[in-house]
Amino acid sequence: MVRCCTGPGQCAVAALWACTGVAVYIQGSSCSASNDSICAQVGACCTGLSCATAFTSGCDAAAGGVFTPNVACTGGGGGTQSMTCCTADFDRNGVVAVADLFAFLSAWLSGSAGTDYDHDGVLGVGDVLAFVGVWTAGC
Ligand SMILES: [Ca+2]
Ligand SMILES: [Ca+2]
Repeated sequence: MVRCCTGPGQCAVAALWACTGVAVYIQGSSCSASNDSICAQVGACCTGLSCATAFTSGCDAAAGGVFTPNVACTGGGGGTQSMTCCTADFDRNGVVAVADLFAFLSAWLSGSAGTDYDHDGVLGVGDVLAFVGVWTAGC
């Protein structure tokens, strides 16, 4: 039996074979079903639009993985293609809509580092163009 983390803080003791899909496991024979301290350390590992529940150490940045702690893989096709990893869904409400454009612009105007969409380390017009690009492409 393993401690099977199905999301941030979500834990179930399960057989190893049963801990699959949007879940990761760690050795252990007990856990609390919600608010589990070990499973609280998992988050979403995004590689493109693919989302996997992972520990920080299990998200390979060299392979393009981007780890966000304490976030669950939700929406899309069972975690394999997840709205969690959809950078066009700026307000994280599960759909890509015009509201995301306004939310992005508002955050960009206020200097939020999370709006550096062209990843050059500074906020500029290029970030707006980059965001419009991913927003247009959708998820
Ligand atoms: Ca949205
Ligand atoms: Ca930038």
